[in-house]
Amino acid sequence: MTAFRPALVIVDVQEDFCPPSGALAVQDGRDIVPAINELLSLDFVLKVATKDFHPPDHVSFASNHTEPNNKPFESLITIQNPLNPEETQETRLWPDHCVQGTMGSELLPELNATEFHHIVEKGQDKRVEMYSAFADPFVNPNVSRSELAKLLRDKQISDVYIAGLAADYCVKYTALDAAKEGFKTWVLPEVTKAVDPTSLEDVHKGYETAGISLITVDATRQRL
Ligand code: VGL
Ligand code: ZN
Repeated sequence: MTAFRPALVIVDVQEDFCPPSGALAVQDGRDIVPAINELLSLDFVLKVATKDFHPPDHVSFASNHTEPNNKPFESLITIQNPLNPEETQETRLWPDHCVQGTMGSELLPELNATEFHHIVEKGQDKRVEMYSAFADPFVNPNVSRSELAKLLRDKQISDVYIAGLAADYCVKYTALDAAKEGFKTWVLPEVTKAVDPTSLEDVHKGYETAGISLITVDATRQRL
């Protein structure tokens, strides 16, 4: 039996994803902070925060595209793998958000950020979208990978607990990649908020297919 070595990954709890002034504010995004701080007080082997961290010319910004296919939240564009034009992905356009060096890219100040062992930045490559904190969605080959998988492996992590923003984008793709990387993966739905809450039923079905489990803060505390 392998040892239980849990890690906590808090995804993208940044000003631009939160009211009152975030460019891509998720409804009630700030409300998850008390639960995150409670999770941060538990005895995880490794505690990581991720940050969406884009250059101003990022491909996901509607402002970097021309009409008529440049509506934030609505337009879907097709992007090619810069390393393999045969591989394409359809991806959604957003308002400018989490631009490197701006206030919007900062973690919420009410997080107990001193508990984080590492901050992993993602989405720096202007050519590709990167919802997952592990890698961009291209596979043939990958274009951009973060250090997250190595951080988890170096600490011999067995289980990854994931919370943060947004439930239907970066939390979802980070969880799916954590499972693909071979970690037992847990998502805390009460410690997430979605861009589109009506999508969550499908998101949770996808978790079931991927062997990802949902868990409450209470149950997490009891297991730790
Ligand atoms: C995210 C949209 C665009 C997220 C990041 O953190 O969920 N969503 N970039
Ligand atoms: Zn982004």
